[in-house]
Amino acid sequence: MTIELTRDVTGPATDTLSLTAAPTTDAALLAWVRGTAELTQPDEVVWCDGSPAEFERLTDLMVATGTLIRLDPVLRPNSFLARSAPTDVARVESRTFIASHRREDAGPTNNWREPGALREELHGVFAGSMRGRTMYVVPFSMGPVGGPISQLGVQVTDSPYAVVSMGVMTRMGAQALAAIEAGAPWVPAVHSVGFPLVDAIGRVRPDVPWPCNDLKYIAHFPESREIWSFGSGYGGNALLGKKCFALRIASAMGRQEGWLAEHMLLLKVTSPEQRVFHLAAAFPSACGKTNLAMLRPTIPGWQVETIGDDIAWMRPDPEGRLRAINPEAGFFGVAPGTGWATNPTAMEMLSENVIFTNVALTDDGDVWWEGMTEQAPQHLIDWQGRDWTPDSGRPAAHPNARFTVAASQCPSIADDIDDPAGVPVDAILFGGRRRSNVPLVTQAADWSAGVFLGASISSEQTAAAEGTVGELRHDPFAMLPFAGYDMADYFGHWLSMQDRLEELPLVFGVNWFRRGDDGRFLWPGFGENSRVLEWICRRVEGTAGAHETPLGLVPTADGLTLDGLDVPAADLEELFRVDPAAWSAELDRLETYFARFGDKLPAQIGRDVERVRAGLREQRWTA
Ligand code: GTP
Ligand code: SPV
Ligand code: MN
Repeated sequence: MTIELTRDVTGPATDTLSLTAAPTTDAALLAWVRGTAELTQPDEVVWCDGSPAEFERLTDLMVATGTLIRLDPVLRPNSFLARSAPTDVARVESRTFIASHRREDAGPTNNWREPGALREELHGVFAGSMRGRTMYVVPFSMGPVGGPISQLGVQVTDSPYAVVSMGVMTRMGAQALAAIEAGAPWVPAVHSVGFPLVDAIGRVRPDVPWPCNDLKYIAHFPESREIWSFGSGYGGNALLGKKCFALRIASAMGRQEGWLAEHMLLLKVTSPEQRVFHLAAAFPSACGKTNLAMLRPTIPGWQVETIGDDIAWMRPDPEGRLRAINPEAGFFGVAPGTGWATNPTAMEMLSENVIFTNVALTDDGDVWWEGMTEQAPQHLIDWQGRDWTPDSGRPAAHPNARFTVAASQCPSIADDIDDPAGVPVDAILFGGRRRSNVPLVTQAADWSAGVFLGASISSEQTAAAEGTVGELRHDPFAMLPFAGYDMADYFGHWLSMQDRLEELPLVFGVNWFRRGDDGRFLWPGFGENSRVLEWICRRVEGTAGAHETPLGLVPTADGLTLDGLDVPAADLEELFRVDPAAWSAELDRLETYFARFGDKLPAQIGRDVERVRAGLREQRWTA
């Protein structure tokens, strides 16, 4: 498809840009939008209001340009399939940068850049990057507009896919703009797919369904609170309210201001006695947050409601309790593995109004992915648009295929998602994907042991980011790719929370992914994880027993409800087994990892390693 240009492409593009149609007179916002347009040179600037009419106009446009395929309106009403470029399917950690004046403020786990030098590089790639395209201005709020924990941002982007996704994932549009005009601070976020349709001398090239650039920059300036993202249209690279703002920029804000921005789900648990508990849980990417957040308990009388599935902002309230909100308004969830057997709540949620990306297309115009049903359809169009049959020998959906859907569609959503004050956090869970070593559940003896638990997360890599799937890597607090400042300072910040809070949440470690020698999961997971949540809530309440091990407190023999659970006794034992030799090696690995933080590592973390070592030597783990 060739794009017909109606204007004189040799003239400066900004001549044709009029900001008179802007729905605001906010001078700072207008100046920033004008400056960005002058740099990126789009054909036009469109201000987004987040309305259903706008969603319809943009999805119609993307259907016309081939970016979206409309799914069958009966089987999947108002839903779409996007297929990304095969090179643009996940977060790119190697091209994710934290700019800070001092290198040590970004720390050894981030790709550091000197702000001036990075700015100059970015200026180079963004110059003219939107030629021939529309630049959309997207005002948004992370969290209920105006709430005490909420924050505002404005993303400009040349991707209509990013616009409609931001519309689902954030509170986007007029209300956020009004809050900005009222003088609240906001984070500017510039996004370009880096595929201009007109070059510097006016030559035109055709558009493609998923424009992007092999050169990518996911750049953050925590000191000036700015985001610049170039070259990718996918997920966390492009929906800048999510990882870029709500985690990388916000974690740095939180450190300055005494709060926490975390890669955590949030859920509300109600016991049979109607006591309410709120839990937050950090697991690395594609390690079970969405699934735990939407879990349907298998034990009678317990209810679980969803507040968030990916990000939590947590702040001490005036009474000294930790209060959390989900800053997002939608879910950008992993499709593969989501099925009626594993996550029926998500399956119901996905019945209409969904943007699917990189899943397979069925012959009747619906979607499919690995794990949706036990048996694959006989014929599909795979995520790259190729014919697929069960014997094709490759997955039909990309392993990091995702759905984008409004949280309001989730049948288990809790009212609390719209409470600007957030919910009091009773317990914090840390987990990873570990085939060995890490027990099903442990409780940290105190806050500092809890911080050590979070700091020592390792997890097998998933398809959520580039890299080798399955490789074990340290991912402290599930924040390795998301901490906007030095990870050792981050540990220190977490430790400091005990001085800011009157009441500390209990901290637990969990692992749903331990396997037997034959490779099968020892724990059935999903809804059965409610048994572990029950023990956690009973610990909060003070009614469940536990016994001490070097790794923390574990349930007593009768601590976990096992009625109706189909797990052999030997597997249950294995789920809690602590192998001293393997743990000694694990601690060696941890020590080597922590050593890279040098003097900045809080002394407490070192003491905690020694505490666990000593416990293992004394063999205190035997029941
Ligand atoms: P991000 O959105 O990348 O941050 O991921 P997430 O933590 O929300 O991960 P999600 O819940 O989407 O889970 C990713 C994969 O893990 C899916 O394929 C799930 O089916 C699988 N999974 C989730 N929970 C469990 C569990 O309890 N047991 C097992 N075996 N697999 C699980
Ligand atoms: C993750 O990778 O942790 C995600 C998906 O939640 S993305 O938004 O692409 O980062
Ligand atoms: Mn995530």
